[in-house]
Amino acid sequence: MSIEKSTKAARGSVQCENTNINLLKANDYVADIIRNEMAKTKTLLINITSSAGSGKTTLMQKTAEKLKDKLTMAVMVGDLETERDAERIRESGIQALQIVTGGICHLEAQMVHQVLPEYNLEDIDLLFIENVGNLVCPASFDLGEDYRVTLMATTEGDDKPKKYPRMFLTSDMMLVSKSDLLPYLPFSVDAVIKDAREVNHELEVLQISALKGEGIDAWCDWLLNKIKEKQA
Ligand SMILES: Nc1nc2c(ncn2[C@@H]2O[C@H](COP(=O)(O)OP(=O)(O)OP(=O)(O)O)[C@@H](O)[C@H]2O)c(=O)[nH]1
Ligand SMILES: [Mg+2]
Repeated sequence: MSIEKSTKAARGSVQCENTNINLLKANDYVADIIRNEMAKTKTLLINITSSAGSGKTTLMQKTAEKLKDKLTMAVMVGDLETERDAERIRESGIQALQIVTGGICHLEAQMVHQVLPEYNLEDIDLLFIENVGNLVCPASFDLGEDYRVTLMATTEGDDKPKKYPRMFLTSDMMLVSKSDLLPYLPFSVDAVIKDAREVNHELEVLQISALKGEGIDAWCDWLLNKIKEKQA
């Protein structure tokens, strides 16, 4: 299958070979409802995707630590089983709710929309959705987000953007995560950026370590700018 350049509108039409087209149409319909709700409340919605274990929850914790006194942020987190990630994020002092998918490998707009009434969106500047950890299924489901941010951990190997192109094609930002481990791994940041930008030449990139703090100020500045734009 050829890879076409994505736009946000095209996201929903980028599909898994095995994903039912009606399911995606229904998903896109609800994603637009979510987008409209977020436009009304001026809440910035970020969909965080990555392979399992790339550092999404740790980044949510670190971001909460840095930004919770400057704005109101909350998280919705999807996993196949357990409430563990939501519990970890709540320990950072922000609202976090878990969606247990019971085996489904991605979040769908309907799942997000069902949980939205639990949040007081009028008061929330920044809402993250931490998606289920994998680089395949979540790529096909628009959740009504303003931006899709994909973590690419140094521990995964630098060959992933070309092997899982849809995720990088439909993302706005790639965070090269766990940068503190670079001295110990055969991972080329230049190579991963080159491959990712061959898939999506508009992709923004930051190098971060949620554990050691590298790049976290730049990440928070990026978020603050996007919130400012949304609330202008
Ligand atoms: N060295 C290093 N380890 C990290 C960093 N960020 C996260 N980790 C570790 O990586 C492991 C997975 O981190 P999580 O934040 O749970 O990853 P996740 O993407 O939320 O995982 P799933 O939700 O299961 O997909 C944990 O042991 C973290 O401590 C980092 O910047 N550097
Ligand atoms: Mg997690």
